[in-house]
Amino acid sequence: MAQDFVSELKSGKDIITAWSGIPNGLVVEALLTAGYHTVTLDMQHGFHDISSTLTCVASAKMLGQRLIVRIPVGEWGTASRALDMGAAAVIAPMINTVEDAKAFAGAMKFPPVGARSWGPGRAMLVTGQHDQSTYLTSANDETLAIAMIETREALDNLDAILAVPGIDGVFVGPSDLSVTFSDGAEINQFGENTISVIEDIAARTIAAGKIPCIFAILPEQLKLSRSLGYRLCALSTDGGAIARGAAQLLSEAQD
Ligand code: 3PY
Ligand code: MG
Repeated sequence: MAQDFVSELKSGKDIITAWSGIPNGLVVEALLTAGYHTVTLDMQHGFHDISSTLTCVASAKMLGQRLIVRIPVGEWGTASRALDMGAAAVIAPMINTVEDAKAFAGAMKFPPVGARSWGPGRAMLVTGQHDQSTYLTSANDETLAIAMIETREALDNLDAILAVPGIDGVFVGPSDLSVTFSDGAEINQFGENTISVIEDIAARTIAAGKIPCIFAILPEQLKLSRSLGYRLCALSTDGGAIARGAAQLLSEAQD
């Protein structure tokens, strides 16, 4: 497959993904053109669906890049479909137990690692593969299954989740982490209740030889995350980036 963010991540490069909730390929084109390495299409809280995922994957392909999809909670079938549509990685929210991690990895990886069902015609077009056998033997390594760690239960099970074959990395959701760690008392993404947890997750993930990933709303949070070892970092949502850019333009025009 072409050199893309998955191979770059595996070769040690830090990657920044945009986070898209606006279900339109033009947004993906603008974000990739702005310099993001990739874009995550959010089907959990954003408004992406099967149809927008199909067109966004094509938009990214036009610019020589592949995308990530975040599926809704527990939708393992959608994880396989995202790969079939040509996504390079899938992020699964609320992976709290080893059973969750096994079900997710099962949907993402072909045997013997998992039980992904065969049907990657579109994925082969997107990745420029023409040989089915090559796709079968390379896809497990060239796509990423990333499990979100967002609760106390997930943290308790972290080492066991990291040990599940087929789980390539874990992704910290700092919003849910702050809500669950405060028992619903606060939403404070990199606050004092969660920062040591965020540090601990990075250290344990690196020790397990897997990829630490996290969501940052602000550039300062991304820099802090990188200093802790996070390698795939989301930065802002598409709506947030548009609002921030627009506010900046307006303020410069009125200086
Ligand atoms: C969280 O912070 O909880 C997330 O899911 C990131 O989008
Ligand atoms: Mg979350």
